[in-house]
Amino acid sequence: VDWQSVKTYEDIFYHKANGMAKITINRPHKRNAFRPKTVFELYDAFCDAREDTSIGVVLLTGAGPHTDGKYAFCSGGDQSVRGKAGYIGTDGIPRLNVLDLQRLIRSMPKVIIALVAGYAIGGGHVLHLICDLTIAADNAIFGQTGPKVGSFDGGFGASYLARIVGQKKAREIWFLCRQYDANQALDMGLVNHVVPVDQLEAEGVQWAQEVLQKSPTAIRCLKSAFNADCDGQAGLQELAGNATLLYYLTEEGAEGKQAFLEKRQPDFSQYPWLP
Ligand code: 2NE
Repeated sequence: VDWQSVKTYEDIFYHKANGMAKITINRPHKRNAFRPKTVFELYDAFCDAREDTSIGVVLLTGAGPHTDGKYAFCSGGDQSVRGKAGYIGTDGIPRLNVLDLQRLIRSMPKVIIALVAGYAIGGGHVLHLICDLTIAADNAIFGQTGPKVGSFDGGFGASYLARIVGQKKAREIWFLCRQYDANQALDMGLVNHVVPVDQLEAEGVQWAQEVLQKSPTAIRCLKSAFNADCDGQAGLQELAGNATLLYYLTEEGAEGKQAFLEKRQPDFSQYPWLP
């Protein structure tokens, strides 16, 4: 793939090619832990991918291996900048801005595929969890650490995890803070597929290209439908937004707007009240 760099950031790489965006967390010396700046940069890149009508799939991954040979997708919040009320950036303000990023990944009408090599731990595990699909390398390691390090994610990190692996397994994952290998993750439905680490990106690209052959509108409606099942009113808003989008594309919808602009009564008489 002829990846083209889109923008230069400090903590991430951002590339595009052939309908795909690739966003890479680049802090391998910290097992790709995120600080507030990392999350702001990720948010910026995801927003760009969302707005780009040529992009249908985003691959989210971690840079590596590190100089010690170990791989990481992401090891969650950077504990060295964790202050009293959140993760502290150069402005001195404590934040949990990864929650904004979670909502963006979940709600944007593109397919997000996590490519996990090495550790997906803590808030890094939640990041892969909320992606639409996950492809794991055979060296991937999954787990939550919150109750060990004085933290927890009771949002998607708990309830959505339980939707995926079931209540018993989700409670085990959080209460015991064990680590699980790629095949265990596959067995519990936490990932879609496992490949040798040197094939991870190629496999992700193949999955992305398969998705890109499909109808963008069908995919966006399906994503919002899956979300609506779990996401309450925000999920319904996404689904309903797609209904509005499709309605705007009809002559019937356009007639209402046109009549207003022409200062006349709308004429919907030719549109049937379908059964
Ligand atoms: C990921 C893991 C299991 C890897 O272990 P290992 O033995 O392969 O590596 P090591 O030596 O622990 O880590 C290598 C370097 O990366 C840093 C380490 O401190 C170490 O630095 P040096 O000693 O070489 O200078 N590093 C790794 N993870 C880091 C992190 N998250 N923050 C800062 N530095 C980190 C092992 O490293 C591990 O368990 N890491 C911590 C995982 C963790 O507890 N993450 C936070 C969970 S809470 C969270 O993410 C969160 C939330 O709960 C709610 C909202 C938002 C976020």
